[in-house]
Amino acid sequence: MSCFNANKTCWNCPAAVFKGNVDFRACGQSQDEIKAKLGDEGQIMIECARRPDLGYFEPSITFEQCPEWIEGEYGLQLKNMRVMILGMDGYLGWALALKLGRMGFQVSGIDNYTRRDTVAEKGAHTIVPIERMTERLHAASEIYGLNFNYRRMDIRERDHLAAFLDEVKPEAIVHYAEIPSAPYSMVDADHAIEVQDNNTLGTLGLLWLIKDIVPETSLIKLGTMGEYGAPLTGRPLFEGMFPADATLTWRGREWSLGGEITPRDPVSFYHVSKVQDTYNVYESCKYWWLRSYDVQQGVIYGVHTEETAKDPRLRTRFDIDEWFGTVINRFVAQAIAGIPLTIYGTGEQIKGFIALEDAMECMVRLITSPPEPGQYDVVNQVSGIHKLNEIAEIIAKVGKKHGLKVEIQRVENPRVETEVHPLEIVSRKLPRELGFNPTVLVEKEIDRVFTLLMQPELTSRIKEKAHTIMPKTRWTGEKKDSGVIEKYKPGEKTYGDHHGVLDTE
Ligand code: USQ
Repeated sequence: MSCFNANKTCWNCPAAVFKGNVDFRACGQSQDEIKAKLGDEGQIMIECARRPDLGYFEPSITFEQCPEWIEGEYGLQLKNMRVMILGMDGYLGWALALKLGRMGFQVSGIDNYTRRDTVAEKGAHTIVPIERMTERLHAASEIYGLNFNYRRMDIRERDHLAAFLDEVKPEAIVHYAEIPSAPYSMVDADHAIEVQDNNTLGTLGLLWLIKDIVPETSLIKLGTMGEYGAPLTGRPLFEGMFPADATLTWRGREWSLGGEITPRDPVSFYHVSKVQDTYNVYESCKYWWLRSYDVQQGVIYGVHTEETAKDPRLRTRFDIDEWFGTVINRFVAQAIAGIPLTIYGTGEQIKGFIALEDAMECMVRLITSPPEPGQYDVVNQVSGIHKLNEIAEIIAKVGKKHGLKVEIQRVENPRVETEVHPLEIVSRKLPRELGFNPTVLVEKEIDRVFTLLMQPELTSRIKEKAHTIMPKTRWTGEKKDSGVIEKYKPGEKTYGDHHGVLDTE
C-alpha cells in the first residue's frame, strides 16, 4: 500500500509509550538530538499500549506493518482509535463526531453549550434547527448505531476534564471548544474578555492536563488563517513557520529564518486569542514533548456532510447573524430573505475558504497521521481563495438558478481590516503530504445551501431573524448601522484585477 501515512512509524503512533533510558522529554527538539545524547550505546525504547506482548522495542514499526493500523476511507487508521472532541455540539464538532463515528473511531466529547447560549443572547438562532444533545445522541445511535461517550462540561472545569481524560485516555483530541467569532469579541469589554478567557485560558489549562494525563495524545487544535492577517508586502503566508530556505537580509547581512514562527497580525480580539493559543501550544510541545497540529483554517461555509444530511435530527447548526454567520452562509440567507448581499467596504478583501465537508476530511487525515512527540506542526486548511465581491457574484448567480433576484450592496466596513491587499497562501501539507484533494466546488456547496434553506420552514426561520443580519458591531466599540455606499445588480460592476494565489505545489 502506498497511502499517505503508510510509512509513518511508532514515532507517530499515540499508542507508543516512550521508555528511553534517559528522560528523553528533556532532551531538546529533535530525534537527532536525542540520538546524539544517547550516543552509540543508547537506544530509544517504547512499549506499545495496544500490544503489551511486544515488550520493549525500538520505535520503528511502520503503520503499514502494524496490525493495529487498518485500511480506512482515507489511508490507514488506528483500529477503534479513541478521539475526544472538545466542543462536540458545535457547527464543526457535531459533523466531525458523526463522520468519525461512522468510520469506526471511538468518539467521546464534551460541550458547555456556549454557542447555543451566545447565539441566543444575541437574539439570533440557527437557521437549520438542531436537536438538544440528548436527542442528537439518540438519533446517532438509532441511525448509525453510534454510542458517543458525551459529557456536558466546560474545558475550564479542569477537575472534571481531568477525570474524563483519565477515564477515556484519548489517542487524539480535537479542540474546537472555543468561541469562534470576531464580531462577538468586539461587542464590548465583557465579550472580549469572555472570548479570551474561554479560548486562551481554556486551552492553556487543557495543555497542562494533557501533559499530566495523556502526554502521547495528539492535539489537533483549531486555529485560524486570520492569525496571519494579510501582509501588505505580499509575503506568502507560510504554514506557521518559515521554510528552511527563507532568509532575512538587513544592512548587507543575511540570516536564515528557517523554522522560526512567522509573524502574526490578528484582526480582532478573537483572532488574538488564537495567536496566544499558538504560542501556548508551541511552548508546551517544546517543554513537555506534546505533539500538535495547529490548524489554520480558512473561512468555513456550507451545510452538507454525508452524515448530517442523512436525517433532519443529525443536521449541524447554521448561523447567519452578524456575529456568528460566516460570509458565504450569510450571503445565501440574505439572497433568500431579499436583502442585498452585504459586502463590507470595497469587497476586494481576499480570503481563504473551505467547505464543511472538505474540512471534515482534512481533520480525519490529521487525526490519522499524528505528529511525532515534541512536534508542533501547522497546516493551512484552505481549499480555495476568493475575493468577497466575486463570492457575492457567485451567490447571485446560483440564487438566480433558484429563481431569486439578488442585489448586492457595499456597506461601510464595521471592521478594521485591510481591504485591498495581495494574498498568497501556502497550503502544501494537506494536499502533498496528507493526501487531501478538495472535492467540494464552491458553487456546488452554495447550491446545496440554497436547496436546504429554501425549504419554506427554513426560509421563515431566516425571515424571523432578518433583523440580526445587518452589522451593527463596530471595531471602534460603537453600535450603529453601517451606511450603504452603493447598491448594484450582479454583473454590473467591474472589480479590481488583483487576485490571490493559493500555493499548493
Ligand atoms: N464580510 C462581509 N460581509 C458580511 C460578513 C463578512 O463582507 O456580511 C467580510 C468580512 O469583513 C471579512 C470576510 O467577509 O473580510 C470574512 O468574514 P467572516 O465573518 O465570514 O469571517 P471571519 O470574521 O474572518 O471569521 C470566520 C470564523 C472564524 C474563523 C475565520 C477564518 O467566524 O471562526 O477563524 O473565519 S479566517 O477568516 O480565515 O481567519
